[in-house]
Amino acid sequence: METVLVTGGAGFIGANFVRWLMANTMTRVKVLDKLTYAGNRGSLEGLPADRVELVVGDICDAGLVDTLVAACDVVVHFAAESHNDNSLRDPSPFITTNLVGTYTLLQAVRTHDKRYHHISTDEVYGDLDLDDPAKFTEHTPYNPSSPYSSTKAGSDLLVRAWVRSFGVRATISNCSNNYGPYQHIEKFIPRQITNVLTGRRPKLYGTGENVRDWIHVDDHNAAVWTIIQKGQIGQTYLIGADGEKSNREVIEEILRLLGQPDDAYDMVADRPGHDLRYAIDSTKLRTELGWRPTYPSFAEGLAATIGWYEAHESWWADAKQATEAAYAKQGQ
Ligand code: NAD
Ligand code: TDX
Repeated sequence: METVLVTGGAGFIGANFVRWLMANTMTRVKVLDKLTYAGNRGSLEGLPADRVELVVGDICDAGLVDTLVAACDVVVHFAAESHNDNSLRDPSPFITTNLVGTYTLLQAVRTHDKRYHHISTDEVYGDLDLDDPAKFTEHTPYNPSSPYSSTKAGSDLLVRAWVRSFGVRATISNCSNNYGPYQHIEKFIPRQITNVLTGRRPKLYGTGENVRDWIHVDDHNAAVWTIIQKGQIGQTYLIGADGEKSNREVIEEILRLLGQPDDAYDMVADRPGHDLRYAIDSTKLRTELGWRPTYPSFAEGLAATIGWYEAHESWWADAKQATEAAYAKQGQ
C-alpha cells in the first residue's frame, strides 16, 4: 500500500484531498501540519485511524521533514500561508513557510529520491483585464502582485530549479479559486455565507467587478491525483473548470440561496493591489492527461457548500469573532 505524505492536510484543500484519497484510492496517508490558525484537526475527523495519521509539526523543521519523507512513497505539498489579505498585514510567515518550507521539502525529496507534487496557484501569473479574451496557460510569464502570490511564485521556481539541477522527480499544478467544505471563513465565499448565518451583511471589496475562476475542491483534488499518476516529471499543469464569475455575482447568488434580498450587502474598502481577473486555460491537463471537472454547476456546488456551513456551525463558530475583528480594523 502506497504511503502519501500530505503537507497542510488539516487545511481546506489538503483535508479535502485526504478525504478524496480515502474514498477513491487504497493509499495510506501521513499528514504533516503545523495547525496554524488555518489548520483544524476537526477537518480530519471520522477518517479511518489505520489509514490516516496526523503529525503536528512544521515543514521548516528539516529533521522532522527528512524522517517523514524517508518513510513515504510520494509527497504532496499543500502547506502554505494562503490568504492574500493576511500577507498584506504581515508578509513574514509567508516568506518562511512558503519559501523556506518548500526548500526544506525539496532537500528531503532530493536526498531520498521521492516523487513530489507541488500545489500552486494561478495568482503567480498576475491578473488579466476584464475584456481580455486570453486566459492563463502554462506559457504565461510569472507576474505576481501580492506578498502571498510572490512567495508562491518563488516556491514554484525553486521546484523547477531542483528538477533541472538535481533531477528531483517533481510536477507542479497551478489552480484557480477553490470552494467547498472546510474552507476557512476568512476566505470570500465562506465569509459571506457565515456573515449571513450570524446576522452580518456580506462585504464586497471595491466595485465588486473583480473576476475569479471558481472550481470545486473535489475537481481540483481529482486533477492533482491524475497528475501524480500520469503527469510527466518536470511539467506544470494548470487546473481550472471554466468558472469565471464576478465577486458581485457570487455575493448575489449567496444571498438568493439564503433567501435574502440580493442587494443586502455592504461595499467596503478595496484590497490594495487587488488583482482584477483570473482565468485558466486547462487544455493541457484535459488533452494530455484526460482530466475533466465532474462537479455539477457552480450554483449547485454553492448550494451544497452553504448547506455544509449551516450544518457545521461548531467547525467555524469559534473563529468568526476574531476573523471579523481583524477585517474591521482595515475597514473591510
Ligand atoms: P489553508 O490556509 O486552508 O491551509 C493551509 C494548511 O497549511 C493549514 O492546515 C496550516 O495549518 C498548514 N500550515 C501552514 N504553515 C505550515 C507550516 N509551516 N508547516 C506545516 N503546516 C503548515 O490553505 P488552502 O486554501 O487549503 O491552500 C492549500 C494550498 O493550495 C496552498 O499551497 C495554496 O497556495 C494552494 N492554492 C489554494 C487555492 C484556494 O483557492 N484556496 C487555489 C490554488 C492554490
Ligand atoms: O470579504 C471579502 N470580500 C471580497 O470582495 C473577501 C475575503 C474577499 N473579497 C474578494 C477578493 C477577491 O477578489 O473576493 C475575491 C476572492 O478573495 P479570497 O477568497 O481572499 O481569494 P483570492 O485572493 O482570490 O485567493 C484565493 O485563490 C487563489 C486563495 O485564497 C489563494 O490561496 C489561492 O491561491
